Amino acid sequence: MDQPIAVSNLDDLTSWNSEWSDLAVVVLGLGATGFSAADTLVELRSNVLVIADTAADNRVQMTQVIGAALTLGGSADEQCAALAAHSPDVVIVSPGYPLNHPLLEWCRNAGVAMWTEIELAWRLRDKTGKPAEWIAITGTNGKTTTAQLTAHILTTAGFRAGAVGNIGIPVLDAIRYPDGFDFLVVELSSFQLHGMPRTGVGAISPLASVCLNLADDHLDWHGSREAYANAKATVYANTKVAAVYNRAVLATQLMVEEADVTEGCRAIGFGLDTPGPSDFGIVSDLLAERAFHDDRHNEAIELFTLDELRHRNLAAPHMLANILAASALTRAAGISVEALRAGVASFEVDAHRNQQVLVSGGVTWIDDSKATNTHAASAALSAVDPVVWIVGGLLKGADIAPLIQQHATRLRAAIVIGTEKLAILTAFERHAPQIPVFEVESADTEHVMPRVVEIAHGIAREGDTVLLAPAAASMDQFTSYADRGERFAAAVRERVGGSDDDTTDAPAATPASE
Ligand code: UMA
Repeated sequence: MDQPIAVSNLDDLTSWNSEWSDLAVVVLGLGATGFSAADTLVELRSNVLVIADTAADNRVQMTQVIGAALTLGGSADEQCAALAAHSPDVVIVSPGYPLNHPLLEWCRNAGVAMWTEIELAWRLRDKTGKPAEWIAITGTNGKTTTAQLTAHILTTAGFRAGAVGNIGIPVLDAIRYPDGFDFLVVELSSFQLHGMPRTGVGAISPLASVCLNLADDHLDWHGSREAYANAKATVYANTKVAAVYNRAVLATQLMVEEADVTEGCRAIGFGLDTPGPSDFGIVSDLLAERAFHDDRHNEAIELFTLDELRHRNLAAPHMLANILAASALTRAAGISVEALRAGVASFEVDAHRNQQVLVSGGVTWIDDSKATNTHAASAALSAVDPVVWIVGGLLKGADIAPLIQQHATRLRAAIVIGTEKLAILTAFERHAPQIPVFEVESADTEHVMPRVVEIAHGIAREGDTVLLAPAAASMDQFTSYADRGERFAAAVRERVGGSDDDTTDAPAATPASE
């Protein structure tokens, strides 16, 4: 095999105009990330091989159209042989690959550099001239909403800005957008952050960054809580203007204290309590800042009233935290208070995030399918009482018992979905045996949500909320959390929608725990 390009030469690859055509690259994965990486590198005339276990037909066809080589399927040994035969100088790894994957082991043993798509995008960020400033957002929950809100505030203020990254749009697609951007608001998952260097030419240097919160998630992928937190902390490395942390989550403050930021970067706190200087927070009924205005040592500036946010259904505690974080990030980017207010005033929260489907017969039906971990589900449960809770799916190594203990008193009943029911049913038996628990069989995706809604309709009483906040990923039964939420909302509209009558038409269901 040819010798891989020396690291010093890879260090020269810091611009779209660098010499990429000598490079042999293997791209692992052919999803959103893999296709974007292959497409970019083919455009740069690198010699590209894509390896993936499976891929959507359209991506396979497109890969053939752009002219990248493709190894699809095959055993790990066969894929390793294909990887070795390509003699890669660098391997671009899609975020979904587990760390102990044989192809990653092969790269480690062979001393071949592995980059994320984010690192590649950072190196290529000058394609359209002046590179956009990056605003980096991570956290266990709220990152998509905060990224969307941040980008929305910046666009409302007249800048070219986009929310990209883990949100679903590869950063490489954004840096190739012909009109260019002033700001890229980059949502980063722990998978992406894990593979990103903190130093060197491939390390990103955002204008502002935040880890919104930290709770157990993806522990099966990272191996431990510490490894997960360590990955998240990478978001702060080399930040230039503001490293934003959550005052209620000490771990995020410690990440900022320990981060190697650019000289002059400030630590900015946000929280639902009174803000100190360099903070965003809440004073009486006002969201306020004491961070970016001249007289911050003496006074806070009013940003929004709680009342106005309440009227727009934006006053749940986790949403207030997201608004304060987005305010800190955009004020760090130089946005005026007036422009910030205008941005928040016209912002709409995305689907499946605590979204009210309908109210009928005094029962409120809420789709929070985006609650894919216990932390997010806890936030949703905290806001409703009494509640019929729809829970279950892929737990990703999380322990559901503390969540059940914490919210047992507000539960009218629980409806358990998904293929990993045992842990949930056992936790109910142990910690909340008084709660009626209904089990929905998993065999057929089509029938899961209609049956869930049928059961919920039968047990919810006037004043109750029926809440889909599964505390688990969806892929065991659905194609995505969006698919899960859409099927739920459709079943609610089908069965409950329009009728203001009582629940007598719903057949009685027998709790699994009886
Ligand atoms: N593949 C293999 N073997 C493996 C793993 C993956 O062959 O062991 C291949 C698959 O066959 C497929 C491709 O890799 O061809 C899929 O790659 P991927 O799983 O990395 O997914 P992408 O389509 O590239 O999407 C990724 C993110 N997905 C994951 O991190 C799992 C998307 O986040 C992100 O929007 C996209 O890049 C663009 O940046 C999704 C997600 O679920 C929304 N993120 C997790 C979360 O938010 O909790 C982290």
